[in-house]
Amino acid sequence: MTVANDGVPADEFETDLLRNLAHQRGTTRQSASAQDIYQALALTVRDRLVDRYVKTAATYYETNPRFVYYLSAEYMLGKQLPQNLLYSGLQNQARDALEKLGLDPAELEDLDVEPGLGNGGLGRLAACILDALATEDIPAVGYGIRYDLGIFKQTFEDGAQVERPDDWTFYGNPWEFAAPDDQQPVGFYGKVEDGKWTPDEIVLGEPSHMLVPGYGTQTVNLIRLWRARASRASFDLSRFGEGRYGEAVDAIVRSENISKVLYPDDSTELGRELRLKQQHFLVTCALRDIVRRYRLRNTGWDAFTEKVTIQLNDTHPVMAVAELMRVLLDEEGLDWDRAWLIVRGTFAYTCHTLLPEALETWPVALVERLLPRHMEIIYLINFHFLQEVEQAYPGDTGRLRELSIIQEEPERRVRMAHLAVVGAKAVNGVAELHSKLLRETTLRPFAELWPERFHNVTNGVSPRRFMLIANPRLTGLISSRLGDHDWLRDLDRLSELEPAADDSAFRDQWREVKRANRRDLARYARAVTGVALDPDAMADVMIKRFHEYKRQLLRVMHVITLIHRIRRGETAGLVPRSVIFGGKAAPGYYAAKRIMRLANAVADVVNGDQQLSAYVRMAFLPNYNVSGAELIIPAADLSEQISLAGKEASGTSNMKLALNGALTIGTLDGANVEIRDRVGADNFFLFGLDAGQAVALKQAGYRPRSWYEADWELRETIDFIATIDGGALREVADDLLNRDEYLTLADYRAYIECQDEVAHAWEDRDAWTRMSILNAARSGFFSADRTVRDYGREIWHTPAVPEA
Ligand code: GL4
Repeated sequence: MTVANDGVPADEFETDLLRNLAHQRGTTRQSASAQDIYQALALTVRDRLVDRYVKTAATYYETNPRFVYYLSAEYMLGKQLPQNLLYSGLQNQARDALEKLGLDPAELEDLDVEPGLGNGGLGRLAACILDALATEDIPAVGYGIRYDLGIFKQTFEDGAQVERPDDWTFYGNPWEFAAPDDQQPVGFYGKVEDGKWTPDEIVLGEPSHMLVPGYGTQTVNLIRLWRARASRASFDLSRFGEGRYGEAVDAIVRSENISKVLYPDDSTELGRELRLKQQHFLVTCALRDIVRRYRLRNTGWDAFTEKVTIQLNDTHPVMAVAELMRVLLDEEGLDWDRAWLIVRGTFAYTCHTLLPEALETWPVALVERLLPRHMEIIYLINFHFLQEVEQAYPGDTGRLRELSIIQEEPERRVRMAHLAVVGAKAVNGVAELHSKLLRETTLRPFAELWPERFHNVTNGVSPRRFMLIANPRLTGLISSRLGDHDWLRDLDRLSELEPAADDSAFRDQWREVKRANRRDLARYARAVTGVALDPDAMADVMIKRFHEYKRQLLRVMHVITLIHRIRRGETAGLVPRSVIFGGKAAPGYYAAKRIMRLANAVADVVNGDQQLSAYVRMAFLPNYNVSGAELIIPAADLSEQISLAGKEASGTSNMKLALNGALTIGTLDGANVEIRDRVGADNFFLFGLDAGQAVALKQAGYRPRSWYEADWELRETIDFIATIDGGALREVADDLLNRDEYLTLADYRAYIECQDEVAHAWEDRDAWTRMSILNAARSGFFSADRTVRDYGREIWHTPAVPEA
């Protein structure tokens, strides 16, 4: 595919590549390693983007625009090389130059490491939003932590997840620019006297930045990631002299541990002190940088809220509310009211969950010890806030207790979500249903107090990453139909595909693309798992973090049901399926890891049995990440979005899969609701309880065992779980029968019947393809560009600043 290119002739690119090989890697074509060539290639591409960045920065400097600062503890950026090649328009030149030098571009791409600085959907969303901000020409900087070790690498041993460290910069990272001369001091511990904080420990935050180019525009924004460094004096020379080598580096290790590793938890909170340190570290560094940037073009504080808007990605960076107050009060000498007005006019908060266990709280005692001045400020914020509450609801102590930033029982804790809502001008959920449930349940008292503060901004995904890069075949086909590829910046134009759903020649081409993508996936699955998938079988895909509420277990239970049916010879109406799983579990999440073991055990059963594998084969692809998503999603026919309704805030794989022509089987949860509204009920397989029914069933006293007793096929399925592998996974069955927190048994029958419908629909391949095309054609809404425009209109009020 050719995209607007920089008009760099291939030989010039080649010259630059060789020059970088010499000047940057200090080697020659003859003695260069593959790593040398890769790095030189990356630098040559980067150079071109820097040229653009310089122009963007000049435009921003000149126009002094309003900026969005996105604060997130997680970013899942995906591989940079393919994206930067595409966005810079250098793909062809690079390929030609490499071929002339006798090098294989694919081999070099393998050396490009994906920075896995996030866990799952929340981190990937942050990356999609940065991509869209640049594409929409909105002045923005993303701030985050440059973890030495990203999300762990997952393998399986005897079906159980094994985690290995992800030292992603082991060979260096050619995409980033470190700025060790721009270190920021970050304080911890110590004491407060007369409102003045003297920290006990100072750690340095060292920034490095990577370039975030927009697609089809000249804009290049930045992401700035901070790593912790010990001060120069930290090495204890005298201890070293005494031969106490470990102790000599103690202080260094303690400081640098702050950015050592990403916490591998998603939708649960560990509450570890080091994590709070990470959060404070991030917000302190980010705010210093934001203020520095503001001062480049502005003086005083009057224009601050006009020039700066800060989006808090979930509660992880919410300490920024207290930190900005501290800076304004203690360092800048502003009075409380003025400082608070500025803070309240600066922040906006996105909530990404409904699960109570994901709403962060920190023990007051810990915050007092680690950040004594921040704790004082939080108390003061709460004091003023509760006065406001008292005015709104005189004498209502229940309200005060419910709304307070401080939770009293069973232990005094700071509720970070409350601090966020109180300190922000806007609060949003990430899908219509989620925003509604936030208003009605999780944050209800706040929505009653300040209804105008609450918004919805439905998530979106980058069509560049998940169509153009991931699925060049489908992108090519769509572009040939739409006449150009501008739709990649204007995804609503996918609707122009609708008539093509009725064009049988187009349907054939569409089917061919899917088949070719399934073939690629089968090759990969074979290489990493040994499982031979049939490229003609339906690719039935469930890719997401392992979490009980997402109900991978329900997916496995359907496979077990199929096993029994096949063994009984009830094969009428069955269609061959490749059941594909991808996803990691938090290392300490025992229940999720058990379900993983079950999935792997069931995979062994079906793959090892000829009779069964004629209908079902199962591949659990290890180490699911952005690159894995790019391979799996284009091949998918069926998208499993089967969480218990009312639990998944939004989901984003649901969007990526629909855009790539997968049909969804799903509950009315998260963004599934909006996907179904848009693609049409006829093109979506709906099943199960809705959020209201789920709550009602629980309130009525849910007894999973009665569902087990009432359905013999369910009984057979659960008994199978209890006895597989000599009863090693009996706990899974016991938990289902005795607890079943996520109502798996209650949704089982509806799910099985819906899967039967799916199989039936698959048999009419032409009708299926029609539905597949309509899914893609009607999913343009789920572009992150639209998400960013919604934020811009409702919350940020940031005009675009295209390059002059
Ligand atoms: C999540 C939600 O679980 C997920 O539904 C949502 O799509 C994502 C982005 O908004 O945020 N929240 C947490 S925590 N992790 C997520 O992936």
